[in-house]
Amino acid sequence: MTGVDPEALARARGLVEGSDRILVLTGAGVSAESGVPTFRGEEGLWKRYRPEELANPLAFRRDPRLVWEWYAWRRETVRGCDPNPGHRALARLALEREGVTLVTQNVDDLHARAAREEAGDRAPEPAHPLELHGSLFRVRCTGCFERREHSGPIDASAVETLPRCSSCGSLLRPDVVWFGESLDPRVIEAARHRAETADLCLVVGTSAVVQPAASLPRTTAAAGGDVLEVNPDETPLTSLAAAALRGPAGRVLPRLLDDSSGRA
Ligand code: BJW
Ligand code: ZN
Repeated sequence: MTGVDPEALARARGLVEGSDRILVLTGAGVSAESGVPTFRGEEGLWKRYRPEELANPLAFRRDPRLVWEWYAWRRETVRGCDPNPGHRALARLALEREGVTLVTQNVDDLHARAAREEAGDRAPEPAHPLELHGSLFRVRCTGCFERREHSGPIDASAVETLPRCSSCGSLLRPDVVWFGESLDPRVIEAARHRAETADLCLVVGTSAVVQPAASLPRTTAAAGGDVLEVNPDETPLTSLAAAALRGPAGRVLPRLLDDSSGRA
């Protein structure tokens, strides 16, 4: 049992079935049941810190070792986690229906891992989600800005042991978007375009307080589409939503999507 209101569930299924173009926007809550802590709230990753204190460029300039230590710990945490039934239900939706775009604020790789697991040997390869805030498993150079995949161990015991660029020798940093930094314009423009043209924006597990991600569902609503929220708690988007399913994503999404994702 999810405790989801049956009327809301029926309404929500109708929205999914009746939509040709669906934008799915996810946040930390979709990975909570995998064991990845969220940012805000009771069990939040940043309960002892304010998000702005570590996830900002000034913090990295002041103390790159501390910031890297935090990211190294988060990488290890995510490596020990697996996609949950919520990630997998979304992956099946994207594989089985055209017109579904997955946009995530998460920097873990659980959506991509779920997509690979659900796709198996099926061709073509599943589309990579649009990652608004970057990835824990990429780095970028603070000198020459070169980006690359990086999932090996990080030694954050001293500033001298932090990873450095093989081209110019400058410090590498996590390829994530910190407060006050701009999102990759190609990624946010692609997401905005999908938001404008979507019939439905399915918003899962985000407190919807961080901009510009939090505006995407508003863009869909302003263009005449519907918003559907999956979250145990209310958010600033709730008043905009045509339906809100109150419960954990890992339980709610399979019930919502597995009966209505069969349309070719
Ligand atoms: C469950 C669940 C379960 C639990 N199932 N659900 C306009 C107005 C005001 C301010 C701004 C503005 N435009 C820009 C800003 C400034 C700033 C901002 O938004 N500040 C606000 C906080 C006020 N934005 C920026 O700086 C952005 N840059 C930008 O816009 O550049 C141009 C610009 C700069 C300066 C001024 C103006 C323009 C960049 C934002 C980057 C955010 N980066 C982070 C860190 C990424 C790297 C990392 O991970 O370390 O991204 S912050 C953090 O928050 C992370 C997340 O992706 C993001 C969102 O958090 P999310 O996913 O919503 O998680 P939570 O924890 O908040 O919520 C979890 C939810 O799940 C809750 O609702 C639970 O109920 C729910 N839940 N269990 C389903 N089982
Ligand atoms: Zn470099």
